[in-house]
Amino acid sequence: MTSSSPAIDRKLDIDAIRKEFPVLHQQVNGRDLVYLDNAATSQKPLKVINALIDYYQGYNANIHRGIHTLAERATKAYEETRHTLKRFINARSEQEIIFTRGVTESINLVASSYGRAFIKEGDEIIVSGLEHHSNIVPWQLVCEEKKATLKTIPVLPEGVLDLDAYRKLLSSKTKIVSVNHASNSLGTINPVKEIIKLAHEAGAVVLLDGAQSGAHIEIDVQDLDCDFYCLSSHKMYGPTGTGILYGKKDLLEKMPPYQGGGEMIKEVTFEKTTYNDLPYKFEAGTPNIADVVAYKYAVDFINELGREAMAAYEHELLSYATERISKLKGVQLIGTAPEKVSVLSFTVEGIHHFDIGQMLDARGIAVRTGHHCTQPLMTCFGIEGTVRASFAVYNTRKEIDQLAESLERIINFMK
Ligand code: C6P
Repeated sequence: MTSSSPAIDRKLDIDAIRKEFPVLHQQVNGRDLVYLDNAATSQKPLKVINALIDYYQGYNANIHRGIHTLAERATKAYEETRHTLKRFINARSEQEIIFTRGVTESINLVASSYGRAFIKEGDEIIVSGLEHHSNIVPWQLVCEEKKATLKTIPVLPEGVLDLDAYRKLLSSKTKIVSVNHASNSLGTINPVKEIIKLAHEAGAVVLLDGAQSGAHIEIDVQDLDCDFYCLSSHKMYGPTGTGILYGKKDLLEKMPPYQGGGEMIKEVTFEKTTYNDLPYKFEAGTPNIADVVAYKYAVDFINELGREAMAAYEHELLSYATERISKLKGVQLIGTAPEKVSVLSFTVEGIHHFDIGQMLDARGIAVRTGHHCTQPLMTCFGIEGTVRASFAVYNTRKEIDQLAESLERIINFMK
C-alpha cells in the first residue's frame, strides 16, 4: 500500500481541512503531533473556536430572560443550534431537542425521569455487553431503586452483539432497551434498526447512545424510530460540556422534570408549581450558552464536508491501519466486526497497554489506553485494557505509517 489515496483525496481536501485545526500544528516531545484519540474527544476547527470568542466578545448575555439586544442575540444563536441539531438528526420538532452536558447527562436524564416514572418492581431493562459505563450505571441506579432487573445482550468473539440471545431476553417485562449506535472500545456499529424493531414488538422503548456516531454515521431518528437518542458535542468537533437528548415528543410530555429551577417552570407558588413547555421543561437553570452556540458551527463543519464523504475517508484510514498494525509481531486486534467506525483496538503480547501508550506519547503520538470506561467488555475478552487508535477526518495515512513504525520499534525494543 502507498501513503496516498487519490480516490479519496479528490473528494476531501485533507490538507485544507488540517489547516482549520490549529492544535494539530505543534510538536509534542520533539515530534509533530499525531492525534489519534478522537473517540475520546475530537479537535476543534477554527470556526468553532471563533464562535466561542465571538460570543464572549460580542454578545454574552443570559438567554430567554432579558429583552435587551444582547440577550436577544444570545437567545437567537442558542435556538439556532437547536434548529441545526433538529435537522441534523431529522427530528420532527425543536421541542424534541433538549440541551444537556452530553451523552452521560442525557442518559441520566432518561434513567431518572422516565425510569422513576415508569419502571416498577419486576420490570427489566436491557443493555448490551458493549456499553460504556455511562450506559450501564444510570440503569443500575434505577434498577436498585425500583427493584427491577438489568439484563445484558452478550457479545460474540468478533465484537458484535448476539442477536439470538437478545431475542430471547425480550419479554413483556422488558421496559427499556439502551444500547450504543457504535462502540467506543471496538468500533462495532450495531444493527440498531433491528434492535429497535424487536424492542418495540415487545413493548419496550429504546435509547441509543450516539456518542461515537455523531461525527461518523448518518442519523435519522424518524427512520430509526428510536425513542431517545443522545449526542455529545465534543466528539463531533464541537466544544466540551454540551450535547443533546432527543426524545419523541409524546414520551417527553409524559416524563416528569429532571431538575427543578429557573427556566423549567411556568408558574411557581408555595402550594404548586407548573412546568414549562418542551424542551424548556428539561433545561433548568442557566445553560452552557457559549458552548451550545458554538456547537452549531461544529455541525455546520460536518454538514459542509458531508458525513458520507467523511465516513468513506475514515473507513479507508481504518482499513489501512488494520492491515498495517495487524501484521506486527504479537498484535491481537480486539473487535473485528464487519461494520465499524474508525476505531482500532489491540493488545500486544507481553507488553502492557500503558507502556505502549507512554512510549507512543514520547514519539508525539496520542492514543488512548486502558478499559475505555467499558470494564465489563474488557472482562468479556479476558483482558484489562487495550491500546486504542481512533481516527478523524483530519488524520492521514502518513500518521498511520508513523503509528505503525513507532509500534514496530517499541515491540522490537521490548522483546
Ligand atoms: N467515551 C472514550 O474515550 P460523555 O463523556 O458524556 O461525552 O460521553 C460518555 C460516553 C458514552 N458512551 C460512549 C459510547 C462513549 O464513547 C462515551 C465517551 C470516551 O471512549 C470517554 S470515556
